[in-house]
Amino acid sequence: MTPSAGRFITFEGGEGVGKTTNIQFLADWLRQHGHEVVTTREPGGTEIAELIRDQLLKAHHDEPMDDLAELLLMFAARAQHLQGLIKPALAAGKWVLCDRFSDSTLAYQGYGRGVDLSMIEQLKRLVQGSLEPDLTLWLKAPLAVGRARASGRAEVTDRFEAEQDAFFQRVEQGFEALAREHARIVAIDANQALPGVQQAIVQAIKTLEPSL
Ligand code: Z5A
Repeated sequence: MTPSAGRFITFEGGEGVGKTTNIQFLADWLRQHGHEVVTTREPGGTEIAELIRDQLLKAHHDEPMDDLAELLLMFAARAQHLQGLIKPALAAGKWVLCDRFSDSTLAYQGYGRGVDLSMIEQLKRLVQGSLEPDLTLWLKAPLAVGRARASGRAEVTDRFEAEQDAFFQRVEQGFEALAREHARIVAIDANQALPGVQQAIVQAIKTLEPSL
């Protein structure tokens, strides 16, 4: 039997806005509607990509991480993730729900760090070719709201979380610019109680896939 077409859905947004929570919600919802679903994250998602993630997020190295090295590590992890997990799952007709993807690279390394955007676009083409998400759900909430939600968890602060507010404001401006540029990016108001967020997510999925 030929599998139905897989769908590639990415979740983007700042720290603590609810990406992990809502990926789990959407995965359950899609499974209830008869789809096979794979949930994954970036950087990471495969054994090698997760090893790269550890180095990228590690709070302290004895030398500062160079911005270009950080960028190339993001794309090295992505290349591994695409070949090892995302492309095979899509080819098998599964829905892939991914916590962050290349829009994060443009927002964090491009707008946040100030790396040249056209260079990031070139690397993106090299690693992804023409593959783009079918839909990107950009969960949007004020910085302070995401921070407060994230601080409720008992995890150690990682290298990105240690950045100043000005960095995260530039990242948010990056997501704003990307959303203006790409129709696949749908802004979801994440500054409301979860049922409202999840209703908006289901609405966006039904617009993408009217048969659902
Ligand atoms: N990064 C990069 O620089 N370049 C790249 O190309 C890529 C990534 C791919 C990875 O972090 C870091 O890598 C990231 C960017 C960088 N750094 N930052 N910042 P990550 O994605 O693994 O972690 P994160 O972005 O910091 O996300 P998070 O902290 O895991 O948060 P989240 O997944 O968005 O939120 P959550 O865990 O689902 O929710 C947080 C809490 O809020 C939790 O207790 C929920 O129950 C609660 N919650 C969620 N929604 C609600 C609502 N609506 N109301 C009330 N409470 C809520």
